[in-house]
Amino acid sequence: MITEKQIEEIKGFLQKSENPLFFFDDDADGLCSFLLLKKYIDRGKGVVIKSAPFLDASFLRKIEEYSPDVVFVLDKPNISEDFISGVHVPLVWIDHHSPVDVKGVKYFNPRVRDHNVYLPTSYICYQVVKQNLWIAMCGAVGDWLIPDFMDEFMAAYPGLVEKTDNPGDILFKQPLGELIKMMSFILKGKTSDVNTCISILSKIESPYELLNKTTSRAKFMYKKFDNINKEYKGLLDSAVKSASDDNLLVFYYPSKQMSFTGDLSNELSYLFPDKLVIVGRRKNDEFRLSLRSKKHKLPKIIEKALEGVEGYGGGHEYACGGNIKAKDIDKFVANLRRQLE
Ligand SMILES: [Mn+2]
Repeated sequence: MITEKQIEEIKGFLQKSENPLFFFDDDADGLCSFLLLKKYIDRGKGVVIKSAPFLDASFLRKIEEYSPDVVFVLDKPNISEDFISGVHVPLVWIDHHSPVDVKGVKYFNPRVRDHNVYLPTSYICYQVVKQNLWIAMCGAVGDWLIPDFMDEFMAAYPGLVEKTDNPGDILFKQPLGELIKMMSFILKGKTSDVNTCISILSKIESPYELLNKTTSRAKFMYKKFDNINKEYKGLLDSAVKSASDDNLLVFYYPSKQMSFTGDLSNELSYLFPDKLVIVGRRKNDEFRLSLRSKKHKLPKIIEKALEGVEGYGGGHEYACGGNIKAKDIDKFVANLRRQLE
């Protein structure tokens, strides 16, 4: 947990800031964390960190561009040392991945005190701002948590979710799931569209405005989302069709398409809970992989499957990523399969 004192400390940085800059991860949790903080003070700039696990020195040009008086980093597992040493204003980092020991930042991570606690970054940000519950709900469920404010959300926003203890039910079957998907998918578009959508979202007051498309700005966002979602659905359909009675579901797609690797593996794993799901996007001579299993602890079997294979992989118990050279991909999959028998 984050302590009351830490919450006050984060709040202090927000309130004192005149021109804050927010870097955030390119998924629903990252975006919702930013929206919660930005709406609370109604100022500041947001920069989405796309497809980079690290916030590195290349992002210092954003600091030059905006000259912020405080920098917030939200939902990123790592920040490079040269980024930290290049920032000369307070650097506030709020995250919930594996804690790191790092100097020169104000670090807030509930897992420092309790390594096993699971509280997405948007949950922590909601503890600070205590407003815009619907955004906190989107971020938490987007990161696969049914938060303890679920009942409060259901009472305040009827018709969007039904009671369940499986976040997948909300994500893939209930109305709020569409909104969460939208928050993640709009970040995949062209940079100019991404920025327009983020600025629309920071003005929208209610989830119903978006879901019911009651305004032209909501219609604009929906159109952007629909285009990206069509591409996603095409891939999901092919992946579902490729499923057999094999206890492995392997699906590859080319890099000329947008990156949906994590989204696809999540939904496929929900649809086929008994299967180990591997989704790979081929880029030149390698595959970027996302692996999911509800039955097998992945890091151990991945480590074993990497023997004699050029590549790397790892992550959480039931959700991992990897990068494997194309020449070895069949061997890697065969090595995984052998361990399931
Ligand atoms: Mn997160």
